[in-house]
Amino acid sequence: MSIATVSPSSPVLQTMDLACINAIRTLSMDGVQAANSGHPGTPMALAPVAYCLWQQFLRFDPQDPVWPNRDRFVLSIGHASMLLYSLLHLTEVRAVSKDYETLGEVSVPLDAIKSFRQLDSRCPGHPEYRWTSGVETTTGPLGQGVATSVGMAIARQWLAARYNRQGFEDLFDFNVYALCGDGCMMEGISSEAASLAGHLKLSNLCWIYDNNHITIEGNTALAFTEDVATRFIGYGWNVTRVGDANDLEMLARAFRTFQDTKDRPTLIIVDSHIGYGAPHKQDTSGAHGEPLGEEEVRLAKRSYGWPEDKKFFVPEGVYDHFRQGIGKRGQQLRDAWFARISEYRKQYPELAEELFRMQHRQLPDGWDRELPEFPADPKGLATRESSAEVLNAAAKNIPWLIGGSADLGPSTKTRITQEGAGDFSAENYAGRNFHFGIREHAMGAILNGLSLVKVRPFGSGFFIFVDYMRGSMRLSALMELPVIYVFTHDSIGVGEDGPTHQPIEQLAHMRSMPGLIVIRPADANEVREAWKVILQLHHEPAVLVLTRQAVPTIDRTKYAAASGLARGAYILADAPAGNPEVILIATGSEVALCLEAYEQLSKEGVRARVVSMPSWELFDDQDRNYRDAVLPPHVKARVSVEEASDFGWSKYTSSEGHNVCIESFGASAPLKQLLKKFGFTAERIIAAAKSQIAQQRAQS
Ligand SMILES: Cc1ncc(C[n+]2csc(CCOP(=O)(O)OP(=O)(O)O)c2C)c(N)n1
Ligand SMILES: [Mg+2]
Repeated sequence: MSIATVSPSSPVLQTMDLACINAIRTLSMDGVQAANSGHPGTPMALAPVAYCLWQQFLRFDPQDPVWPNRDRFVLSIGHASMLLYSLLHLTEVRAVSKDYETLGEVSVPLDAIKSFRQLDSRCPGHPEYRWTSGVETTTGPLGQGVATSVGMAIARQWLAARYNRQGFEDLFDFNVYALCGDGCMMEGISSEAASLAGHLKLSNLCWIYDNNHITIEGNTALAFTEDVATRFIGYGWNVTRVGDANDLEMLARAFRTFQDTKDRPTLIIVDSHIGYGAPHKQDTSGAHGEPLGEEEVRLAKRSYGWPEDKKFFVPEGVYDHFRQGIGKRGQQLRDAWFARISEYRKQYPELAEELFRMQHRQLPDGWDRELPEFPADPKGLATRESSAEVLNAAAKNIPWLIGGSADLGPSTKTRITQEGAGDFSAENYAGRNFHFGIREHAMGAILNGLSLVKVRPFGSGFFIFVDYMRGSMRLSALMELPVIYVFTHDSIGVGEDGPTHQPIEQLAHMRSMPGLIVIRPADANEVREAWKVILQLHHEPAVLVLTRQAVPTIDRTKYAAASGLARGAYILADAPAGNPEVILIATGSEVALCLEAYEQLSKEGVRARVVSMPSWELFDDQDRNYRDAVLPPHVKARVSVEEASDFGWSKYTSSEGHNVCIESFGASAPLKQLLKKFGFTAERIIAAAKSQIAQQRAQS
């Protein structure tokens, strides 16, 4: 039946399908109108698409929205959030606690819809993971959702390859659906992600493209004339079309085509009319980002055959209809799955235990038993090299630690080398080494998708290219996902590659992001401690910043233990009686330089302290006593040393302190010449320390 053919004057309950669809539409319109802010047009247009998918196909149990084998639904057009909230409300999805326990109450009560976009409402402007149960990922920045869905689809393939066993071939067989629009299609990240998805033949992935020809500025003819279908065919996708978003039959057929397609992802292109039913706003950008207005709402309701004056109206039978559809199907599937997992636990207790721990973000017992200790060595090794050893020692005992690189694995050294680790590919979904290709932005989003399905992902690249993936990293932080980012080639230390490859402002960027833990370890043993901290994080993404060049392995019998890293900063070397007159603070490769300066200063009778400060965030988290013990407030002579912008360092050195830093872009030359040019020498640090002491004396 094409519901478009239903006459405008048809009674509300002409069909239950139509009542449900129009309830989605009108709740969305009323929510936006009450908030006087939001995007009504797309929920109005796509209500039938979402309804068809949820009611007929989605394997999702509203009573248990975190059941591991549920289908995932991603609203990549986050601005159309009211569409999702209406669905969550009408299907009576239950709230889940932070410990993954289902609570009795519904996730989105009608009151939440009435307070759409207001402070503390469960219906914020864009869907937020961890805030509204049933929201699978935070969306809003266009393109992120679809790219994240690729990570979810990959995660399912990996889980299936590892955990589906004889008699349990369907333990993990969930599908991932993402609803996207013109904006998602225009953003480069969708191209990166779709290209990889096609390459990996992710047949459990379905994107639904709302081809409404409208974006904010007007018709897509302004800036978007490419042939999306041909583009996706080129990526190796199955492409199908539904010419009318109101045609439930054709929609169902398209979803069946997706389910029957076993060798590639599917794109369903749906032609829709934004603001469907609103007489003055349909098919215009006026329906995109502002309320329809009271009168237009009334007229749209009239066109649906809806009571014009009723607000937030849910006709009788609608909730029950959803209960009988998605509700019943979802619950049966979910219950059957849990019954099977009890069987599975009997037959494969170890695998079942792995799954339990993974799903609760726990680690296996003894996961850190093989982490290496590194002997003192003045020549040392690059922290990317020591990281490779530590990562591999951890990976041995954490089977679901998986990841890879954006084509820089040989440089970032993040390959899991143990026998059988393998490469993830269309032919081997059990591989633990991923090849994201040169697609940093999509890599970030895919890591988020992997993490949302609860495997433990890492991704690596050159630190400079963090600029290409910040959008996704920001969502890792916002969603509190423990994604691990490994970045090497962390400074002018890269030498000859020159300024395009030498990070300057990237540390400041990363440190300014709420919820992200940045660690720049000084030597091999700090690298071990850094991985220890990172792997135990539950709700924070981490950035591990590593050198390309060798750094000395600090003699821990002479200086303090590397375990101090866990507190973010620690006293590595001190004045004999612990009463320094100057403090040298450094991170990463500059710590060794400070130790050199310290030795010289000590010889000259200057009382210096060296603080290794691998992580601002971890240090800021310590109590006042500890922070004051490391950086005593009365010792005002301070020098920070870091081969990067000094942005933010005055927090620790004060405006009177001295920051040895880089205030320009770098340069292309052998490292030795660069260190001299940019002043990273023990002599300069010594001079700065002395000048700081003199300045403080003059003031006191
Ligand atoms: C990365 C990013 N850039 C810009 C925006 C602002 N924005 C929100 S919606 C939108 C237009 C999206 O058009 P489309 O995807 O076609 O959605 P429709 O208007 O059809 O619902 C824009 C530019 C955004 N949310 N994310
Ligand atoms: Mg559009």
